[in-house]
Amino acid sequence: MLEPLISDEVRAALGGGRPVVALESTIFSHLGLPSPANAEALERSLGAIRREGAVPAVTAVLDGVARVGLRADEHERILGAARKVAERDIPVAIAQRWPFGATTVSASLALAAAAGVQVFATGGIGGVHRGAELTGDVSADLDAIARRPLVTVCAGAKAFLDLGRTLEYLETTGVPVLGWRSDDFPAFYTRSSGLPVPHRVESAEEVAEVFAHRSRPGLLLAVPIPERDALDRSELDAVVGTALADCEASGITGAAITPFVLGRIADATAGRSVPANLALAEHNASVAAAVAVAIAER
Ligand code: PSU
Ligand code: MN
Repeated sequence: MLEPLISDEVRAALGGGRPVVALESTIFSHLGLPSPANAEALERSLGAIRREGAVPAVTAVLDGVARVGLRADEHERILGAARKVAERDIPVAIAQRWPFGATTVSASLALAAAAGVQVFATGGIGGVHRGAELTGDVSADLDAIARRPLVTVCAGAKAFLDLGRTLEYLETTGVPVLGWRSDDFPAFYTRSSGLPVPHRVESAEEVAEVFAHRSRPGLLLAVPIPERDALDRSELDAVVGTALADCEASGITGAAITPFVLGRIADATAGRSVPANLALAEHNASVAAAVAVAIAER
């Protein structure tokens, strides 16, 4: 069974009932962000969690070992060449001793849950893809968010998904979806998808209280990107439309779609999507840490 290696610092924090925030490693690898922005994203996310008084726990598979929490000198390894590891890939990455398996949301939640971490921060979750009624492409992230006993903090789902269907899936699987000081489900680079969230919350204490009273494992906290970092929605809609059409025309499918579309968005926004991504990752990490502190204090 899955028994991740937990770092000494994370183990001590969990043992002492102190707040811990898990992080995925895909966004910090070259699959998620170009260098050197990925290093900056990692540093700012780690810093934000520590500033709020929590301990960061980066998840990854390194040299065939599933990990929760890395030593400071190991962090640079997750900036390098990676193979994407969703939850179902973890046992393969272990058995085949992959040098670096970068965890997605589903893999991070599986590892964090095995370690006993209760809060997880990411940028954008995977979800129901556009055209899923034909392709069946629904990210394993959604199942993991529903099934793992953690608060997942995100800035919405990836910009090019079918957000309406993603919210429907979360409703069906009984996941409370909370908007952080917002009535709208955010759309990653933009503060609103135009779709409402079922519930709005104003504080970390409120999130902790909802978490304490839930009847099913998962909870999703949707945090809009800070106002000053947000991109223009109509510009993004246009880029995403052409990028997805190009994917279809050139046979890019499945896990390869995300890196391709993110590259296109970066080109089309003259690189402005990258600082936006950094800002939302740091902000989510900070909100997640505040929630972890509130849960630990209850
Ligand atoms: N959102 C982004 N960039 C990413 C991801 C999400 O803006 O790279 C990653 C996350 O790690 C997420 C994964 O868990 O993509 C989902 O991939 P898929 O759709 O193949 O399940
Ligand atoms: Mn998929």
